[in-house]
Parts: sequence; structure tokens; C-alpha cells
Amino acid sequence: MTLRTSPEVGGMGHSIKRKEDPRFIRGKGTYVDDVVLPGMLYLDIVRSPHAHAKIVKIDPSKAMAVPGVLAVITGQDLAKYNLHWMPTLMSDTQMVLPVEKVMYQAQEVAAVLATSRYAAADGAAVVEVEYDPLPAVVDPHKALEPGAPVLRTDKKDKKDNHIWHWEWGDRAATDRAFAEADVTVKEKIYIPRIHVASIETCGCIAHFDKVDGKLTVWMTTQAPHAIRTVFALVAGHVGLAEHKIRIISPDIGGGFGGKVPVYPGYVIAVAASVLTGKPVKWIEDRMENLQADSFARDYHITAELAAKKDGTLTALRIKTLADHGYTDAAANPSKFPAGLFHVCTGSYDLKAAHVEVDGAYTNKPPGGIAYRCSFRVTEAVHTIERMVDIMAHQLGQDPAEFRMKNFIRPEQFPYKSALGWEYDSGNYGGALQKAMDGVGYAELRREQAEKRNRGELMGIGISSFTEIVGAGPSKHFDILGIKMFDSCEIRIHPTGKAIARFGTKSQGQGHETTYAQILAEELGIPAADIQVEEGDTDTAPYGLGTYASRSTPVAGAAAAVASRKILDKARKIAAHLLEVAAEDLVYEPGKFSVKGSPNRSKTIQDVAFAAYTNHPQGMEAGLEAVSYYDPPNLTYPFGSYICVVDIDKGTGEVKIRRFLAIDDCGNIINPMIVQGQVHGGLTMGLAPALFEEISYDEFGNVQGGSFIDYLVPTAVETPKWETGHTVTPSPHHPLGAKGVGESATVGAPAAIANAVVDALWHLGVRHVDIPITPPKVWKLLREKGVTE
Ligand code: MCN
Ligand code: CUN
Repeated sequence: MTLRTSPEVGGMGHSIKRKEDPRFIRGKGTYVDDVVLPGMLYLDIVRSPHAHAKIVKIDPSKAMAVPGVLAVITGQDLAKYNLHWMPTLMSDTQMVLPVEKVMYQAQEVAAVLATSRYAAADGAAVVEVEYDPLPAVVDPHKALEPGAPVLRTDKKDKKDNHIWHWEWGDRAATDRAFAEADVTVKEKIYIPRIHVASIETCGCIAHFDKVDGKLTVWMTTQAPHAIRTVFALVAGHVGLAEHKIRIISPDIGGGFGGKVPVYPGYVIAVAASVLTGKPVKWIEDRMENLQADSFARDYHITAELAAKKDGTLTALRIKTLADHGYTDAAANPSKFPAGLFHVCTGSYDLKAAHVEVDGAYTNKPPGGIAYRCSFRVTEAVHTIERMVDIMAHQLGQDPAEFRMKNFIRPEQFPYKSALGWEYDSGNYGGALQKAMDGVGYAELRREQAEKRNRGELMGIGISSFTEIVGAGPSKHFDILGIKMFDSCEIRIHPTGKAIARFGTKSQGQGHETTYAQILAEELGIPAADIQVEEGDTDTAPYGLGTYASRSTPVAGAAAAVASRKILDKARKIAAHLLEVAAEDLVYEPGKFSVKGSPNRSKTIQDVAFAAYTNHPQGMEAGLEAVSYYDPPNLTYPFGSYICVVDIDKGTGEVKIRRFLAIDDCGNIINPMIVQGQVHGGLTMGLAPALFEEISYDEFGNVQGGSFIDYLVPTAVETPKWETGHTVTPSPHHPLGAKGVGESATVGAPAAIANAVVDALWHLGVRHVDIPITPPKVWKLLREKGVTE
């Protein structure tokens, strides 16, 4: 991409340093727990030791005796205001505090309000709760068996634990393609329950000002406006109207999807503040965060792939059981209960596909959030990339050649997938070829053959993923009815500096820098002169927030469109200043000049000053614009990753020797930030591939509830990532950009799993579920008789 602006202006393509970093690296960020208000009270939560139990009695007397404890809040207290249940984003219902029974271990049971955090914790430790344990339903398959205990006894007509059935695609055509196929492969793939484990846990400070009746909530949320509207809808009956609610999302220490939902703690803090008229702070600790916040994945998949003898793929069939815990609290666009899972045909030109998903209730924390994945895209990519690899190996074909043969070709874009998506642009062969050249693929295959002769286990894994990000076109995408547009409002000040506000909310992605670069690119105002603000609902224009890598595709587009509206007016002002017709001006970023006489020109700063001091008669003063952008389509970033592993026959350890990621997110705003996103994303893809899993024992006790059991990779476990990119612009995005924030997390696990299976295929291993831990591999090696 040729750069249109100088490094000083810092438009698109410049790796300018992040504007937010000076405050972060000096420890001067303002995270929610940094906010301290006079007279603030603290909340701590009593949690259930049982996965399923009736609540017989809650005795607050000992807690009330702790100095500083002011109140113990129970479900009965909230029930008086009908606030003991709340709706989930998927229109299910979730307890704020229970009245009858608890549904998972670590569920909120009661809350203690005190004058200090320590008093609140001391109080919570001595609230006496009498439980009557009930049988726990842990396995979602068993949950759907006849005779399984019905969990949602609160739903009058509910007679089983089935939440919904969803299917997509042409079943008959798919069945026909399978009947006619020369070769079919079938595999059961489990994608385990994992947790985002962001550095900062969740929390809030709710401050209800009794004098003006206004509620202000500082909150770790990725979607402040949506939260405000949900609060107004849920709490309208107790007098909270939307103009009297202000949500402020301060600096956030990682969101990754886990900060999209509303958690009970937020609601309890708000209720406590409304009742006391004092600010109330609630901050989760690490174990609460891991044990009780929304989880991701937990998909039990059965996938089948069909091909002709020559290796041409024809059809895909998938059946999935989704474990949602005790309530469906997935953060999906409302029309898609399984998210965008139906992008599961991936990068391949399949003629037919059919996918079915069933949701089930179990005694586990609720969720189904996207963990750095645009709504179930990781599950989709893992499935298709594993299946394609299995098919290639089954046919005895090289997995790279096999992919090249079956890719959607560049000239087929825009491409309509068998499951109905319109892929905007792509060059899958180009990315894979670049990755193959980068790692020296042919040489690695030769080395692998030699090693295999010597009995050594080396594997090469490929993942050529296609993502779908930037939700989304309002025709199909809404959350609880609110359309998924996003917004940008720009004001140019008289001296040529600017402020731009957005409906999104950065959690570490660097929006203060990259949005300023978009404005710099369009307006020619240096990025350093542009203040970017997000996250305060009293000042930012309405938007749906940051997740699903939608900020660049949607709000980034809004920034370009709003800038262009400003330029329309700026051109008229410049024409007035230069005393020529607007059509007689040529524009380059930051400068209007007269056609044919380039010396006669006005800068954007001249124009800005004139907009307030010397604007044409009949024109309104000022230089401002706002755009609410409704994208015509999603964007489809893609990439090809190649992973090389060596497996230790003594321990079963998988060692990643090399990992090369070639990404394509269309035109790039800031290459350094994109590379940072890819590095972080790769580590978050490594995590579930080799380490992370939250499992439960038969009683529903959580097995990954602290960092002792939940293995988050550190720098020590992380290999040296090699990165690169190709550029295939999006044809419909005003800047040709696609999202990138989640790509690496989506694409990486399959490359690692494919490398492991590639190392073991000759021993008869077809599939290994992630996380691929040393004990799991060692057990396999032992079964095959190759341990050392
Ligand atoms: N970018 C760019 N050029 C492009 C695309 C993106 O320079 N063609 C830049 C953007 O300007 C932005 C960053 O890359 O600064 C990510 O942009 P985008 O892909 O639009 O994603 P979002 O900003 O919407 O971020 C969301 C995405 C998601 S959904 C998760 S989950 C995730 C991720 O970002 N959470 C993160 N990356 C994270 N990074 C950090 N540090 N913390 C998180 O919580
Ligand atoms: Cu996909 S996790 Mo992100 O959407 O916040």
C-alpha cells in the first residue's frame, strides 16, 4: 500500500507509537478499581459450594456482627423489586441472587455490603447458608437423556434440559452429496470450556445520586451503550430512565469477550447504591472471575466431510451439542443462537453443507461468550481445519496441496458460501504460498521423512482459516433488537485540532491511536492533534461496542464516512476562501488547491479556522460530522498458519519449534498494532491448544478454578512467533480494511493440533482433542507402543 500521508501526519500504514502507552507503561491508567469516591461502600459476594442445591435458609446474623458490615442482601430482598432475575443477551433468564436454589458451584448466593472491602469479605465468610443438595447434571449428553433431572424448574412448562435446536443449510443436498461421495471422513471433536482470564477481572462502581436521580456506573464493559439501554429496560419499573443512566467504561485491562455480558455483581451493586444513595464498589477476585463469569466454547461436535477420489471436497455435515450451563447467556447477535458457526465451510469451495446445533442446560456457569472469536468462529475454524487435514491424510495427499486444490479461487469473489455467507474478498492460495515459502515447507517435509525413519516424531500443521468479523449489517444483526451499527462523531476545533468520539470501547486494542490515524488519513490533520474518546455514554454517540473485531469494520468505517462529510463542507469553505468554485479544487490529505495552480491552496487548518471566523454567508458555522455506519456486509479476513512441532517420546510434551502466521486483514491502519494483535492472538490460540481447559467432576465441582489448575501460558511457554501478511482489500469497506483482533486466536489452535496429528498419523492417530497436554499425548504414545 502506498502511503498518502507523511510520518508526521501519521495516516494509514504508519506504525506510529500508541498514544495510550505513555499512561499505561507509567502505571497511570485509570481502571475501574482506581476510581474511589467519597463515602464509597464495598460489596462482596457469598458463593455456593454446591453445583445444584435448594437453599433452605440464609442466616446473616454472624455477618451483621462483623464491624463495618451494613447489610446482607439476598434474593428475597431483590425479589421485592422483581430484580432477582435478569434477562440474558439471548433472551433467557439468569438469577441475580437465588430465591429457591443454586445452579452451579460458585454461583452468587448473597451479597455483603460494608464500609471497607475487608469488612465485606469478612462478612461474606460468615454468612451461614443451609443447603439441601440436589443431583448435579454435568454432562450435556446426559442432560438431554429422558429422565434427567429437569434443571430449570423456574420455567413452568419446561420438561427437559433442551434449550433450542438450530440448523442451517440444505439438508437434502448435503445428504445427496454424501451418498454420492467416493470418500467420507467422520470425527468427534470436543472444543472444551475455557475462560478468557483477562489481566483485570470484572467490577463496577455504581453511584446513584439521590438529589438528581442519576445513576452513574463505572464498569468494565465492552459495550457501554447497550448496557445502558438494557439497564433502562430492566430497571425502568424502579424508576431508572435511560437519560438518568450514565455508563462509563474506563481503561480496561483486557476484555476478550468476557466483558460483554451483564454479571449479577453489577446489578447487585446498582441496587445497593439506589437503596443507600451511596457509591458501591464491587470488584471480583481472580477465582470468582474464573469460576463464575461467562465461559467460552464447550462444543461437542460430530463432523463429516465428503470428497471425490481425486480429492475434490464436496460436502460438510455437522451436528453439535452446545453446553450452555444453567442459562443461555451467550453474547451472540440475537438471530443466531450458535453465533456465526455456519462460517464452518471455511476457505473451501464446498457445494453443499448442513449444520445443526442443540443447546443444553447443565449445572455449570452460564455463557457461550466469544473468547477472542467472532461468535463461534473458532469452533467453526477448528472443525473445518481439522476435518480437511484428516481428509488429506486419509487420501494420502499433502495437506498443503490438498488445500490449494480446494480453496475458493481469487476470481470467485465475492463468493456465496454453501451456508449463505457472501465472502467479500480473498486470496487463500497467496497466503498459504507465502507461509510455505516462509517456513521452507518442502525442506521441512524432507526433514520429517528422515526423522520418521529414525523413529522421531515431527509434525507440520497448517491452518488456512477464513473469519467473519464486523457484525454487522443491521438487516441480520441485532442484540436484543438493537441494530449492530456503530458510530463516530468528529468535531474540528477552530485551531485545526480535533476530537472524535466513538460507540466502541478499546480494551487494549489501541483505538486512541488507530482511530486518530483514520482521521489523519482522510483529513490530513496529524494523528497527534486528534483526541479520541470512547466509553462514556453521556458524551459518545450510540454504538454497540467492541467485540467480534467490529471496531475497524464498523466504527472505523464510520470514522471515514464522518471525515468525508467534513471534507464536503471543508471543500465549500476552501472554495470560498480561494474564491473559486468547489469543483475547481483538488484535494490531497490536509490540503485543497486550485486545479492547475497548485500554489493557490488552503490547508485543513486554514479551513477549520474559517469555519468559525469567516464561513460563507448562508452556511452554518462549525466543522462537525457524525456517522452511524451500517455495514453492507461483514469482512472476511483470512490467513495461513504453519506450525512445526517435535514430540518428546519420553514425556509426551509437544514442543513448538516454529510458528509462522501470514494474516490478511485488507488494508492496514497501523502495521505495528496489527502485529501486536497477532502476537497476542497467537498466544491466546496456543493457550487452549496446549494448556487451558475448565472441566468439572461428576458432582459439578470446577477443576480449573484458580491459576494453579488453569494453565495460562506465560512468556516461558510461548514460542517465538513469526508473522507476515498479504493485503487483499475489502471491496465494501471505505478504507478497504478488515478486522484482525481475533484472527490469530481463531486460526492458531488448528495449526497446532494438525501438527500434532501430522506427527502421529503414521501410528494410527486420527485426532487429538485440545488441550493437547503431555499426559494425553503420552497415553497415546503408550497405546501405540512408542514411548521412550
Ligand atoms: N487494525 C489495523 N488495521 C486493520 C485492522 C485492525 O490497524 N486492517 C487495528 C485497529 O485499528 C485496532 C486493532 O487493530 O487498533 C484491532 O482492530 P479490530 O480488528 O477492528 O478489532 P477491535 O478493535 O474491534 O477489537 C476487538 C478484538 C476482539 S473481539 C477481542 S476478543 C480482542 C482483540 O480485539 N480483545 C483484546 N484484541 C485485544 N487486544 C487487547 N490488548 N485486549 C483485548 O481485550
Ligand atoms: Cu469475540 S471475544 Mo471479542 O468479540 O470481545
